[in-house]
Amino acid sequence: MERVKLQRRTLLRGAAALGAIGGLPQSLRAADPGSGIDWSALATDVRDQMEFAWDNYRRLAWGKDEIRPVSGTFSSFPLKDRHLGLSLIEALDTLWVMGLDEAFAAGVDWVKGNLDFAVDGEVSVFETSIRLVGGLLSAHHASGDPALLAKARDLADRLLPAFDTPTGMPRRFINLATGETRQSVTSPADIATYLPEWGTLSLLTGDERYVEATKRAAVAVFERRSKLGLVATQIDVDTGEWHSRRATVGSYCDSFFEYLWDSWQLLGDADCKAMYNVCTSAILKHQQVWRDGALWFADVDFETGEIVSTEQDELASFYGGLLGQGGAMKEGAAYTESWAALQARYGILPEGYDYLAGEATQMTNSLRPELADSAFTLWLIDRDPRWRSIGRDHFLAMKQFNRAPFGFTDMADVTSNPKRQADHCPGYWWSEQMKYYYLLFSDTPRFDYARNYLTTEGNVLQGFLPQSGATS
Ligand code: DMJ
Repeated sequence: MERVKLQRRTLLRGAAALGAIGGLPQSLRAADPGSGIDWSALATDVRDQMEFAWDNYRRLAWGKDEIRPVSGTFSSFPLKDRHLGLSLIEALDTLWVMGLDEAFAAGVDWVKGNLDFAVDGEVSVFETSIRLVGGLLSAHHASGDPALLAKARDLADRLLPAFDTPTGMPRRFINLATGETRQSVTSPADIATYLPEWGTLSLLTGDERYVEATKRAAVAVFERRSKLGLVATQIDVDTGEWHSRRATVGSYCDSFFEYLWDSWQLLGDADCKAMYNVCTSAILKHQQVWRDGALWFADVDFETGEIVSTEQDELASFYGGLLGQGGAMKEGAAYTESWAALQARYGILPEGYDYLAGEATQMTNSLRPELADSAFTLWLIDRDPRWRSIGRDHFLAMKQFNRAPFGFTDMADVTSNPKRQADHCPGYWWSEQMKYYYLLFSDTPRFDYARNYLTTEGNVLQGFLPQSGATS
């Protein structure tokens, strides 16, 4: 593995060179951080875009899961052909923090009057928990409304039987009405992205089953790490046997690492902090690659450390923020700059990029928030205006390329000229990047910038200041 020391200035020069190749026009690239950008005006623009999307969702897809912003139709997720108001629930705490109080109230009314989880249909336990349990809990945090907590608890109760396996690691799918589970081969992210939400549920209800089941699952993954301290992407929760040898910081493992740190940050769980430290040391030792002045994380064999892929998931761009939170600020900043340079090159990050070939490997983008997530997280740590600028570039590119007649859409090809839109707005868009942008630019009095916690889905479980009145 090649490891080269990198100065911050070198990184910035590299980013500028990549930016010159294509992607964002000069007018959309962040100005010099000190150049007098009106951040408050940018925050107002973010809120305007949110209102535009919300009004269209309300008119064309009210209570449906996800709007198709090009055609004005809709699609369902996480159930097939049945809707649970996914986007509405994911939007709630973002609406609240933006001061869109009437929209928030309308959403809460819909939840109280219409949301029923007693549906004979199968869902992903992981996706349902991070999006819906988390969304309801953050809306409860914003409003204090006990009905929202009751809904979150009802849903968690329906997901809980998935953890009833020989290892304590959950099966991947469950039927919300019957509790029937399916698919024992699943990933660390599917198994162990629960503790902050479910620990919160235990704290709020006094019922320890939530924290116990989800901590046991996280520990079960950790205990099966290799001698190098790495975990792989697929494991059988019935037997505890690995079904893959590939260690990655991207898809399938990403939020496993994130929730080890988060469980320490939110719940003060020292075991989780210790597990995070072991995993992170192993990743930094065996997966860290410096190439042409940029930091990447290779996929490696989890037992030998041999590089098996140089392709990077866009999803992994969250990892710079996590590294910074865990104390590895130098690496976290460098990794975020690597992705920011790609953003400057392509305008929008492609879903896959091979750092060795220097080429995009998947041309789509699923309207992803991860780079904005890292920018916001790093800015919370050191307030370096550079992170705000990366968030600004992300937002302006979204406005330029992803805006559609009825909202914001994912992309079919970010490398074509012009870029080609698809026709789908994922639920996380409402919960993640719109909130990251707004918090990054607004300095709103509704949010405690010193003490807060956002989940992997951007749901705020700590840090809302409900008494503080109007937003900026
Ligand atoms: C979100 O649903 C969550 O952040 C998850 O952990 C992985 N990434 C998606 C959005 O890309």
